[in-house]
Amino acid sequence: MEQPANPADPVRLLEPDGTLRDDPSGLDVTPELVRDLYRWMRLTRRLDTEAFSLQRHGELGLWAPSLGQEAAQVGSITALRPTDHVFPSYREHAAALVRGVTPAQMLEQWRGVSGCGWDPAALHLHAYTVVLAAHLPHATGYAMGVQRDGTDEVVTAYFGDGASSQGDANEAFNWAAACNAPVLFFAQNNQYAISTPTRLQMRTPMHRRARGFGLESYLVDGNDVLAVHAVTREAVAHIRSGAGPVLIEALTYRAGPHTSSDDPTRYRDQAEADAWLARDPVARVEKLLDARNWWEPGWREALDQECDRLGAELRSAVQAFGPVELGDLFDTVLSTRTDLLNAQKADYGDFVAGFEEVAS
Ligand SMILES: Cc1ncc(C[n+]2csc(CCOP(=O)(O)OP(=O)(O)O)c2C)c(N)n1
Repeated sequence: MEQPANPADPVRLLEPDGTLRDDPSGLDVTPELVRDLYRWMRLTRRLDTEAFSLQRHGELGLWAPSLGQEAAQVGSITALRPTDHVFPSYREHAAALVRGVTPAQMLEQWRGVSGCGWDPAALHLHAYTVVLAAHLPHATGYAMGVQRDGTDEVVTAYFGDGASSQGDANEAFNWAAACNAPVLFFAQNNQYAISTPTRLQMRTPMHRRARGFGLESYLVDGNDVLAVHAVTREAVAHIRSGAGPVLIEALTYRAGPHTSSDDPTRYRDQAEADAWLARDPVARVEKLLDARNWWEPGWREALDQECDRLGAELRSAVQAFGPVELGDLFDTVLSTRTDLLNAQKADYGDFVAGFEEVAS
């Protein structure tokens, strides 16, 4: 793909006003493709807003919103084969939806019922990883295994701008390049690592740093689902052909708080958030569908109903969970129980029992 002449310009196919640029990517922009990508973005948005509300109702311990990042996630995950193994961070809810994670499976971790609600091997989707960048060496190692198996699988790791500062990320980039591992590093630069803006965190943007490690790289408008899809398709074809690892930096914006525990009004201006709202990834595709008259009769209404059904499924899934027994956490820290863990579990039991005495 011909990249923009100015390396600081992201690849873009769809303007914020819904105008389609001349397509330099070989992407066949059909109404079916646009509707499919739009459908996944709408479902992701519904999952996200519903789960956030459930957290506010006290049903979930925490939620990390994907609001505003739907195009970066949907455009990329749909460019992979369902059998390409994916290592997400913790807000790639679109990737989970596309891979077939059910509403109940999705909420298990955020409710505290389990460490991961789905079977990573069956869905080719690894567990969410909260320890920043810890999964990038895992993805690189997994890709080296793929290489030795001799298959043409492509491994993808999602991470954020903040995670790129971790040692683990830099080790993974270097090792992947040195070993020509079949791995795609997909960076969502959502402008913030909690309250730290990207500009305070790095001098050289991620897509340029990637080149120093020997990775191919792209900078893409992460709020343009068509551009993300086109760039990811090209990167994946490159990796699958054995030509080596790639890093994609998708410029996007975390429209909501970092998590349900965060208040972004304490560290960023409303004017900035408003400017990004004008580049909303879902509205942009709606404008294209409107301009081309690419809606099928009744299709949009059916999608609204599908979103409502997803919302209802999430609400009933959360009601069906049993009580959370926090003491069980001590059983899953290590594969074998140690005296120290047993003692800590016993202390925790005494601590909880102390509250029961006070209540009685
Ligand atoms: C090793 C490690 N250090 C610190 C944290 C605390 N922490 C959680 S999320 C986060 C910011 C991550 O920002 P970024 O990588 O840009 O991803 P985003 O949350 O914006 O998607 C931090 C510092 C952590 N989870 N892991």
